[in-house]
Amino acid sequence: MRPRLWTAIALATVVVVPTMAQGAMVSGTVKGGKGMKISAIGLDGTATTGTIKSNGSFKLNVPSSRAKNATLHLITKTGDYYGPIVLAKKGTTGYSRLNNKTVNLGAITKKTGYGLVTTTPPKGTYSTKAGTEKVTKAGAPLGAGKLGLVKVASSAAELAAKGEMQTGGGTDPGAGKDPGSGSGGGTDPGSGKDPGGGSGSSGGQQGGSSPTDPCGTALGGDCDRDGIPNAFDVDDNGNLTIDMTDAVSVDTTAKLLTYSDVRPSLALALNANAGATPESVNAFLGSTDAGSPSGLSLAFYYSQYDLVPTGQALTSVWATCGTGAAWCAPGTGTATTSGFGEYPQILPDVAPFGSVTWGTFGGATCSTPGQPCVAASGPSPANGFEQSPENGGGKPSAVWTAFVKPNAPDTLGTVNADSVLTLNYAGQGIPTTQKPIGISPYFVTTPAITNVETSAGSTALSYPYPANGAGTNQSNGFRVGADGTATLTMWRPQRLSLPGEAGSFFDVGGLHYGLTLDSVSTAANPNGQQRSNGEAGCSLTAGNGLMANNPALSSQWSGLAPLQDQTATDAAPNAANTVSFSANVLSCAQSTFPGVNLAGASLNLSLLAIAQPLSHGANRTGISFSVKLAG
Ligand SMILES: [Ca+2]
Ligand SMILES: [Ca+2]
Ligand SMILES: [Ca+2]
Ligand SMILES: [Ca+2]
Repeated sequence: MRPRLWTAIALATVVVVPTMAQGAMVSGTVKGGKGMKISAIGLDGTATTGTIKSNGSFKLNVPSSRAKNATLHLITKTGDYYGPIVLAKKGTTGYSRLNNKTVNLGAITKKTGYGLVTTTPPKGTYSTKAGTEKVTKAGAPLGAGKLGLVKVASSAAELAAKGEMQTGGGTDPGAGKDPGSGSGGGTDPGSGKDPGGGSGSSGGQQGGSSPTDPCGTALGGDCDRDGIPNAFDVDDNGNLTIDMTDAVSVDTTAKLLTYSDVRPSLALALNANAGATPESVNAFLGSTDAGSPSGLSLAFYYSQYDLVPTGQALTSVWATCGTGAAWCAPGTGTATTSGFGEYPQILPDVAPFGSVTWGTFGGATCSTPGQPCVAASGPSPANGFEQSPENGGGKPSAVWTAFVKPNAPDTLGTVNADSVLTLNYAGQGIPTTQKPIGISPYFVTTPAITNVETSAGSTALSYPYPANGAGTNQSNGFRVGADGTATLTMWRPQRLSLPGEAGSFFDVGGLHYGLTLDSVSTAANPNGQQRSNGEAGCSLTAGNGLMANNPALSSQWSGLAPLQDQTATDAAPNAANTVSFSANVLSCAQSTFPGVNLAGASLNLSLLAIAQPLSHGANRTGISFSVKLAG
């Protein structure tokens, strides 16, 4: 993994602190629910969780700070999301939000992907105003069993136009520096989508979301009313683009997305159309070889305001998982955590970018960029995060980060979108609080080049690709003619299929594509390498299936990835589905390395596919390869 420089500036509007008062006792019996967990999740995403007893009964004492408009959710014994509980229904309208009243819900039937209260609870114990959802005649929420990946009638644009995407979660001035470059400059002006502060006068209920508005930036909202809360919904706004590629969602409801970055060399390209199987993907993503650019790495990078909209200071943040996710088991998990760009040394006795076992890591406090962090003064029990100052914005705050390699033997089976991962935090005046989230779908494969066309010839690639095949190294780069142009055709990268989808993998649509020039070796010094200062993006011309970024990205991101997929949604892999672009790699090299004699030089390039950037980074995948310029 490359060292990355992450800079975040994200501010949220301060809203009134929810006051804790006595809560509501919520009880019932889930038939066949023995050993499952049940969570009452407030609009703000905080949860009260209990275990269902052997006779199916449960009892949750839900504090009133979350019992108003909380929804109930079932989690399997091993910690996977099972689905929401529908409290009552009328026609095709479902009611799932509690009303801060003590209630015995009686028998709850476990259906496929949801639960249904058998007898309508007493009037007033559930809300018929806030947060209704769409259900089938049988009572199934539209998103049940699909983690919310379902088209709903209201498009994202319609929701935004009605103001439902904007409920005072705070402004985000943006300013995301490219996480990979270290080259400075380039701020993200931000999209200005969220005016912030709109609901501060609502009594501060649920940290910024109005009690009657089930949407907003909060994890417990359900913007598209498909029954799956934003925390577990992979498509918060119901337009079939997954959150990580959705420009609206990453700025509003999906701020707690995880990031991943998998970028091997050409010979290790991994793609469903190039023969990747669940086994080969697991072998790649689970690799513990520190010297190889393989192995999944997940980045958690959160503003304190994204965790606690009130801005109260936190003293510790850590993660916990279900029993089915051995990679993050406290004490014994396989996951490791390491330093990152500004704070490469997470503890004084750990080398820069060195790693420690996450399950025994109590967290760290990082104060000065480049200096070793120190152990957290309020240690986390396991799977700790690092705290560092949040730059800019004029308001003192902190970011909480964890850069984690799961090293899981079965990554696809245990680090996936229906695994419930719980964020825990505590701070001054904040008791230990849980926010369960799903792990965002991430790239499990890379794009794979199928054809390289230059004026010096055309190369069709077939897979598995030979380890020393054309393009795999700088002594055997793809030949580029005197005009310097190259056209690359490629397959899209994939994510793991979601519940309800056929097959193992799905092509990810809507991505931004780019080509970066990483280093050059001149003919005079073929064994030496001059590296570019940060990531140098080449200008691209869209070919088949690509277009200019829409909406536009910040200059820094658009410099790295100037094109975007015309297909916004995901699809089953098909070898016939490719995208392509052209670049003048000679011009790119001339502008990146002015004054260098490039005749006969070899260029090391990276093909990048990037999801929608947040203020501080984005999910990325890609592959590196070499070309040889005409000499
Ligand atoms: Ca959805
Ligand atoms: Ca939803
Ligand atoms: Ca979501
Ligand atoms: Ca979407």
